[in-house]
Amino acid sequence: MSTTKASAPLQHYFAERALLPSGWASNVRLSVQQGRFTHVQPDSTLVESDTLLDGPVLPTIGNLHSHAFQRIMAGAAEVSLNPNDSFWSWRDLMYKVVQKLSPEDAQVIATQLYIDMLKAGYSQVAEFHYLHHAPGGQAYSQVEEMALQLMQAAQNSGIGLTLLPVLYSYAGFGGQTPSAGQARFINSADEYLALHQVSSEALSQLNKRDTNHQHKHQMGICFHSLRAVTQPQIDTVLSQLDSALPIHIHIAEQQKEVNDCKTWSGQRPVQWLNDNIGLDDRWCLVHATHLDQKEITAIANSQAVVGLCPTTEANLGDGIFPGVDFSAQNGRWGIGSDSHVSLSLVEELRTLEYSQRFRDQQRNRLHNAGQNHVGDHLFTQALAGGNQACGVELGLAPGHRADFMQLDPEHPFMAASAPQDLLNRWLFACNENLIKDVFVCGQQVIKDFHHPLEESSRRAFIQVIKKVMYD
Ligand code: NGQ
Ligand code: ZN
Repeated sequence: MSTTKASAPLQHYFAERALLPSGWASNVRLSVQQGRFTHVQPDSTLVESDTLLDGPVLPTIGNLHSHAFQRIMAGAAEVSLNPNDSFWSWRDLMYKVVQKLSPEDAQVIATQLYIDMLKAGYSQVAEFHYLHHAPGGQAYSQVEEMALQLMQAAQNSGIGLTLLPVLYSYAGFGGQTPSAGQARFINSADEYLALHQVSSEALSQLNKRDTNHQHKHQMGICFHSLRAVTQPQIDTVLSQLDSALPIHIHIAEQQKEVNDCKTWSGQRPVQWLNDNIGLDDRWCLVHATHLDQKEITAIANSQAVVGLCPTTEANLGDGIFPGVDFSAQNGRWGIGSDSHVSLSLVEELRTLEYSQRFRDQQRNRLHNAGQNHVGDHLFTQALAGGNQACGVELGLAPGHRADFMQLDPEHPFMAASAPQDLLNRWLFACNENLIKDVFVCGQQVIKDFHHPLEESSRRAFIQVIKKVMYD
């Protein structure tokens, strides 16, 4: 409505140093109205009424892969139970935790998680949501019950949600019968489409209630993996749903999946997906750890985003992503915190770069011709990939959502470094949290390292950890 727009207050922030799409700039005046940047003006003069930001100002990032409920078991699976502990034995433990979660528990866990994400500089989260049903597999009376809990958690915290209801029907390639441990995840394609519809309506309501920004929350399409769906299901779902939505899938995370796919189809997973469904810039291929050269080229050419989750991939023993070869072909990637063993963008980006150094026995692996500062390259790639996979536009530019963060101006490396060194200093030399203030749609959600709901959220989360994990 034009009347509200005209009356919405215009706010101005003055950043002494800010990372714009064109690079670092000085004395940047950021004007915000109705949740968006209206002007981003470098080399400005401070006006008395401006809010001064004397620490480095950066865009916040879209976290492209989350299973919120898994936060409750982070760090509780680091116990050797047999000499062959693997991704698959971790998954058995995860399935046990899944059986114990109520909808209320799910909201408490996700609220605390999303607050911690905001503190870590993520202002949008793509929630890869497959925990749909009651224990035993019975649908809730409202089939979107669990999705509603995630929406409420997003609203409690202030983060933007990209909700990805997941189609999960089978236990393995070729439509294998699901196990008892998977009962809460299972839908047919028709049930999935119905769930997607009602979830989408609820999300629209949430957006309408947000007086500050009407498009904060987004929908997407999601297939759990090629293990969990069949080709006719993928075709049906993609033909029925909005063709502009992002599409996410787990793929080629473990060597076993590659081997099973070859046994089933004669092809590797990414090769199969590209040949039989087709990849383009709507797709987010989560993990894509095990790729041959042809698959690397196919993904890069398709402009699909690879959803890298470096700390989870390290934790689960997945393998090392071929980042150097993929980057050389201008492949797109972003960051997800996945199982949430870490809620630190710093640790994700550092782990990614260091994984390449360990493998290659060389330094400075991820950069490109236009950007030889590794930290700047990592951060800008993660921003662009997160945007594409989450269906948002974050970044300090007119028309974009007014999401940004200020790093601690008092930290010696932030106070003293030349702009071109700021990201390298932060990403490679700081373990303390430097994210002091965070704004989402122009509203401050983290102020001086704190979120207004963090005390009550923390108390509720403690109770849920005790109940679910230790009762
Ligand atoms: C998930 N997580 O769905 O939560 C998976 C494990 C599977 C990761 N891949 C289960 N990190 O892939 O079957
Ligand atoms: Zn995942």
